[in-house]
Amino acid sequence: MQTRRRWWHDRVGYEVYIRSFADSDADGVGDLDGLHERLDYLAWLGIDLIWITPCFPSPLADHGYDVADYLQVADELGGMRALERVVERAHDLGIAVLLDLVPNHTSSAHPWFIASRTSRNDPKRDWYIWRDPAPDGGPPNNWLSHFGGPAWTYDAATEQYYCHLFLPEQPDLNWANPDVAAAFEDIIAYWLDRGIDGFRIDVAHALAKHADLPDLPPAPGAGSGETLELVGNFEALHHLYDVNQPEVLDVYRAWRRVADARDGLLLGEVYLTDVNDLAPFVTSQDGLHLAFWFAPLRFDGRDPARLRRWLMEGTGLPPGCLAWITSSHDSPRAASRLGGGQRGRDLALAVAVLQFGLPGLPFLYQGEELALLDVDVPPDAAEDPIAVRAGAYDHSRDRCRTPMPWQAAPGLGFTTAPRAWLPLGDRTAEDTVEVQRSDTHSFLHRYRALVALRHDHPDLSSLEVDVEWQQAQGPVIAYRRGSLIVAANLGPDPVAWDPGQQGRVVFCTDRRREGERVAGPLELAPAAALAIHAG
Ligand code: TEU
Repeated sequence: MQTRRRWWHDRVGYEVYIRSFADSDADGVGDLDGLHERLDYLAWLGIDLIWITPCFPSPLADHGYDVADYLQVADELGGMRALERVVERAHDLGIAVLLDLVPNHTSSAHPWFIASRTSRNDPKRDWYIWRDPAPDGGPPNNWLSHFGGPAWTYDAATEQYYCHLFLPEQPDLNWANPDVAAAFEDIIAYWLDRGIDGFRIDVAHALAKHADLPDLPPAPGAGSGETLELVGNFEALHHLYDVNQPEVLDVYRAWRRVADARDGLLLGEVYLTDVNDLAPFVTSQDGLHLAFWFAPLRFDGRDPARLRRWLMEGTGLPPGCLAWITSSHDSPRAASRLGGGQRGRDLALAVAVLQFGLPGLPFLYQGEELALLDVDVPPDAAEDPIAVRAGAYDHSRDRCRTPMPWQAAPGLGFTTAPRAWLPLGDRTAEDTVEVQRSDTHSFLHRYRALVALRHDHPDLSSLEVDVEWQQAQGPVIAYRRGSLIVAANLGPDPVAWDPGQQGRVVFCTDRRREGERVAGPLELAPAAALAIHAG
């Protein structure tokens, strides 16, 4: 099945974690005017699509993923005018702007929920998921919150529990209620009509719940290491009824009509790592346009065959329906996950090279282009509810969310405030944009060259050019994409690798190799990746 070519298919995306990108007003928190000032940098990097993490008014129980008003912009981030300035400047630079839409839950401070909890008869009551206590007075079922503890909170005023797959301050909307669906269709139209180019959709697989809210059985793979590690026992349950219900696709069918009429992009955070679960969200021509593919985030640098399998699974879907990431504001930074140190950084770039050559929309997470490592955030500076509430410091997302290092200066060029909202960490001068930009051998220049490779070779973003996977040669993952051959050695030792084709190196993680003629086997250093133009 062929996907129709759309404006986003040849773009390169970048996740802006707004609170940590650039602070323009010295309050220690990144904001939209700060982003505005740095858009030229993103254009220089070759980025032509950004996803801005939630910028709506919010009590910040989950740093913006608890939205109190979907039609306004938080004052703390600069308000509506600041967003308009960002969009205008971004468009001048050829950069599309996606907002982060959070439809699974609202903030408990949203007027809908405030009304809903006032009485069982309130017109907004059924906008959320309310149930009577179990016979013993406990929660109505055994569902758990992603952030630890039960997915239910008792509301004494009306003597019922409400459901929340995240914090109690993030009550889940009842997507079986057509009024909820209608409200979101209006929200989507509102922003698209104001020049926003589309949405990243938060927990896009979770909106619909099984009507009977049955108990969840234990997960078949629990304890096998095959599931994504999360807080507490969440992954010990088999999530048959709380996420990935078929009705969720009806939601996107309706949104798709609203979005397509305005040429808007719907990109789902579909956190399902079995490709067969993911497929229905993006293959039906009337579902989401794109979904992030999270399986490769399980690669820890040790078993290249696993990464190869996940990349192949993703490319088994119709071309152009996936977005590729190696990290985000929810996961360890790629360089840390892949072992840290020089090798972790090199591997992160090598994996990015493999992903940038595949059909779909490649994304960088802010700071990835600098090969940043995670920052150790001490418990007394913790912000993430996973750390603060659940005490799960090992899983804290704070360490991948610390401020962007722009300059070797106090505040890292991120802020002039004496203190940033999260620690700056032990960033070195070599970690900063300023230093890396002036050094053509830096990671920043390699990532920029990688983005340029993608833009300069239309075969890589084409929907017609297939991926031809090469037989695995030891730890080398390689494929051909039209006129290009892309390869990476993910092992710890140098490997002799045969591209099976003559050509010229047009990109290499070791920039000194660019331009090299290839005629027969060549040696790939550990964590080296390259692209060869055949001919
Ligand atoms: O994340 C959703 C989500 O599923 C993650 O919590 C994921 O399970 C976890 O990170 C895996 O390690 C989204 C947002 O990206 C996240 O920042 C929010 O906290 C969450 O939704 C709630 O809105």
